[in-house]
Amino acid sequence: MTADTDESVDADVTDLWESHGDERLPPGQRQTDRFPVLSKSGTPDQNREDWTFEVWGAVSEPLELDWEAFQDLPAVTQRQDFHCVTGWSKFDCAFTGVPFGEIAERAGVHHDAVHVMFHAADGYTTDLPLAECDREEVLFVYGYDDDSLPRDHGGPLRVVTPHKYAYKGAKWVTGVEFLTEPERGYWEKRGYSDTADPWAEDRYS
Ligand SMILES: Nc1nc2c(c(=O)[nH]1)N[C@H]1C(S)=C(S)[C@@H](COP(=O)(O)O)O[C@H]1N2
Ligand SMILES: [Mo]
Repeated sequence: MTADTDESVDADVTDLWESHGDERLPPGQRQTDRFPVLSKSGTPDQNREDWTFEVWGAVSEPLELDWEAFQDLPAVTQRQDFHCVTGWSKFDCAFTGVPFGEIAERAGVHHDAVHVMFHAADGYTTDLPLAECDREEVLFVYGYDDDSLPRDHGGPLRVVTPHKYAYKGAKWVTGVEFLTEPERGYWEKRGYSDTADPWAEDRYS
């Protein structure tokens, strides 16, 4: 069984462009069959034995999960598209992971939380409004095409945000911080768009 077969995919969200733009391929993008790797500073050393995932900030139950506890969370496999701000899009990626909402629900996000900062092992950060995270297609991913997520692509765990350019999806994610005021992440502080909508071509701010 491969994740490309319909039987093993729980949801096909490759049609989400219909509520964002006119075409599946966002303007100014070209389709690629490759899956290029883009990292600000190489692949950090992480192993599953001492891996932890933390949730903090405007929550009533801060979380600290080890690898095993994370695997016990409900997971889904989705078919998604992936849009890089540098101009390439990869269609039909089969990602397996835990929906953002499962984490938010367990942490008990406070009513005054409006924004989210994702933190990663290489020092990368990226931010989104809470409403842009609390969507079915925002996943904490550990599986890709029926295999574990390759380390270059963010394994053990990364975020995917198919409704946004891919810099909104932190590879090697180690934690999520819920905020009561917006803050900017690594690329957002360096001139990339905070909204990052591929169909509006929000590339730069
Ligand atoms: N931790 C971390 N996450 C990251 C990055 C990074 O440098 N560090 N780069 C971002 C950028 S700019 C892109 S386009 C995607 C690339 O994901 P890929 O290498 O799997 O194609 O990861 C995003 N997430
Ligand atoms: Mo990127």
